[in-house]
Amino acid sequence: MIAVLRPQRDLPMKLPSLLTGLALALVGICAAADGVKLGNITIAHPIARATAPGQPTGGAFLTLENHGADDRLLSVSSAVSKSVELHSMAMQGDVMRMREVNAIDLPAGKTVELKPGGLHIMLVGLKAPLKAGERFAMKLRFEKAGEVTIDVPVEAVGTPKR
Ligand SMILES: [Cu+2]
Repeated sequence: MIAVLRPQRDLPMKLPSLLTGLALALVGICAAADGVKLGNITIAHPIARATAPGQPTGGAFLTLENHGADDRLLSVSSAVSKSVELHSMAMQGDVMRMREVNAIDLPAGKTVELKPGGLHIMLVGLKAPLKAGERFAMKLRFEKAGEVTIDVPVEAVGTPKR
């Protein structure tokens, strides 16, 4: 969730705008806890892994709940990398292999988890290392639900799940 701060025009409006700011902050907290809603799709727990200097790619993960009819995640974009790909991961013999997929199916009423070792978002051609504690914007485009920009926190590799 990205909060847009508008410049103050009226000085006497200070207290109400302070309250508005507080309310927006609370909305932000709720959005972080319950996920971002876009039509029938809820986007929860976005996270990206911190990367080492020079590492060309980074992984991003999130949970997609579909409360409506079948939909698909068509593409993702972000300013942090030259391109963003949707990947699947599967064992081929003894080797774990990633493969680019055209879209991620979101069946009606189902939750699809993008996670390490499974479906994931690959940030290809990182412009700078992703540092733990930082956040960046990522835009998701769905076939039916449309587009939404979400805020993705970066966590150190090996950070235990909460
Ligand atoms: Cu990948």
